[in-house]
Amino acid sequence: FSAAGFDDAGSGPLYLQLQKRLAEAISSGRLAAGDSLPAERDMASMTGLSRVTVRKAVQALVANGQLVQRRGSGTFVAPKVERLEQALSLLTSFTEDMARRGKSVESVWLSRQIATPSPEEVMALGLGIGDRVARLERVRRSDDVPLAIERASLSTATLPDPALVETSLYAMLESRGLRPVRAVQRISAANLSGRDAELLGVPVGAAGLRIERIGYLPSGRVVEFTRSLYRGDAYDFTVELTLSP
Ligand code: 16G
Repeated sequence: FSAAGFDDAGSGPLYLQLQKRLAEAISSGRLAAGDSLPAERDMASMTGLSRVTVRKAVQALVANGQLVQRRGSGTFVAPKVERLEQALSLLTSFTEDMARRGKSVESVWLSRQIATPSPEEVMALGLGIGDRVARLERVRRSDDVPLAIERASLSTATLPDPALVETSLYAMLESRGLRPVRAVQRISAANLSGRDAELLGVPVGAAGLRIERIGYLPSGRVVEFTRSLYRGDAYDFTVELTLSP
């Protein structure tokens, strides 16, 4: 960054001039994915612009997804997201999907708790009066990129203690002979709200996919009711179609 080249006359608002320069530095690779930006006050003294102007430029780049802010640690160039192709016909877990691609899996837990079920959970899981529900809420990440927010609900008969799930829900269910063998999945479009967008590192209102999965045991009992929000810029879902007989 340098003070040179910012002018009050003619070239548009100062914050836009800085925004453009930062955007160029990102697209040319001078600022690479994951690089951290200097603190606002340092950028102000390097450029000779006011902190308000610097903040406005940075906020504009956060809003369009080129920069991400992590509370307490600063502002970074957003990671490059490669689109993943995901077959819709296979009943796999997030952990398995990433392992198959040779990618890492990280989960950030938002909450793990036993709670009173919502009417929606009562219906989906076929719960009775007084039953409680185990809820697992996490951001699923791979190679340091947040890909989805997942909110799984299970009956406490299936999962008496949510802390039993450390990394893979399906691995834990499998070890107890409770892995779903069939699932019904519903996909719909969603614009990501402020909090969800922040968790996924995308601009507010960005396109997402809401995916709801209800997983069943061979007996027909529901094991899992999971609502996820996937980043629209990270996934291509594919399915093979056949002629009906
Ligand atoms: C997938 C499933 C989710 C399941 C999770 C288990 C979709 C839309 N969702 O993300 O329903 O709970 O895998 O993953 O595919 P895990 O075994 O890695 O915890």
